[in-house]
Amino acid sequence: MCQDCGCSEVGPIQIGYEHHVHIPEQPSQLQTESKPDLMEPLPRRLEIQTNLLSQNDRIAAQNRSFFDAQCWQVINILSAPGSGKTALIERLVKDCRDRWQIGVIVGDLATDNDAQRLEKAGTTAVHITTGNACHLEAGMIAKAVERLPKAQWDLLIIENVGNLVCPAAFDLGEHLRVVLLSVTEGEDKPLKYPTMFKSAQVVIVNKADIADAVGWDRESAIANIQKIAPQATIFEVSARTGEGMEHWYAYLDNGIQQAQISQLSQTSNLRLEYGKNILKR
Ligand SMILES: Nc1nc2c(ncn2[C@@H]2O[C@H](COP(=O)(O)OP(=O)(O)OP(=O)(O)O)[C@@H](O)[C@H]2O)c(=O)[nH]1
Ligand SMILES: [Zn+2]
Ligand SMILES: [Zn+2]
Repeated sequence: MCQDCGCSEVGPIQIGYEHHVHIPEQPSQLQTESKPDLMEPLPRRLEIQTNLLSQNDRIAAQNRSFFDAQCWQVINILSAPGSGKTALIERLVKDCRDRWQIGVIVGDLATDNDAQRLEKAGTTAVHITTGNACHLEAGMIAKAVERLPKAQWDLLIIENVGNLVCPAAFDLGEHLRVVLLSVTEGEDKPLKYPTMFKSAQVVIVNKADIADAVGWDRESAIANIQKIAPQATIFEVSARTGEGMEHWYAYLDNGIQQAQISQLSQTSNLRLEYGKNILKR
């Protein structure tokens, strides 16, 4: 059983293809396991886990360099199941498809329902079925990018697996980490899942249209987000009605433009360096 999230896969699995190492926590569980490599002493297992995480980070860094070189702005959207990740992306695609070239990579334990919904909304969606794995890893993204049609994407959106625990630990090479919290989940979620919220540059509060109906205590929720994630920019939206979305688009637009400007200036610096070298000869 996964110590982080309770998903059921057990055993060391190659990172970048399936899942991180899932190690039984209790000695009694260890004895019921038939795999001999799980009987190793704890420090050895910790070492393996650390190595695999650093392997993920290496692939994530490669992904980021590749995205930078392509001039793509890449965002990783994380949240609990059902808080509205797909709905938010659908709305964004419908509203912004004339403005930006948008590609989506979507991870789910099973079914390609989300990818189908996103294709219907008018975007290209590459689906990753993770099986029992509770999060996406950098290697999965590298492989999914190979399946994306060749295009100049302005914005590449990754919809992570619905889970407030494991996905926080895995850098995918994104530029922006967006955590979604819906008003039906409770105001205390940032306090209960601090690691996830601490890793966010943006927190989006979704389902604003039903906030009053479910008795959402806005003030206390915003205070909790600010306490745990003071670095995060907060947006309050409804993916269903579109309320508040224009502020989120303006923020994204800024990021997309910055990425393109910085890439352009790097290219012109390279040209300048090249020109200087020619002059020296
Ligand atoms: N009222 C309301 N419902 C919403 C909103 N956004 C999403 N929903 C509903 O919430 C449910 C879950 O939305 P999804 O977009 O599938 O959520 P998700 O986070 O992608 O779910 P997983 O991929 O399973 O983790 C659906 O019934 C949506 O219609 C919103 O802004 N307002
Ligand atoms: Zn897990
Ligand atoms: Zn979804």
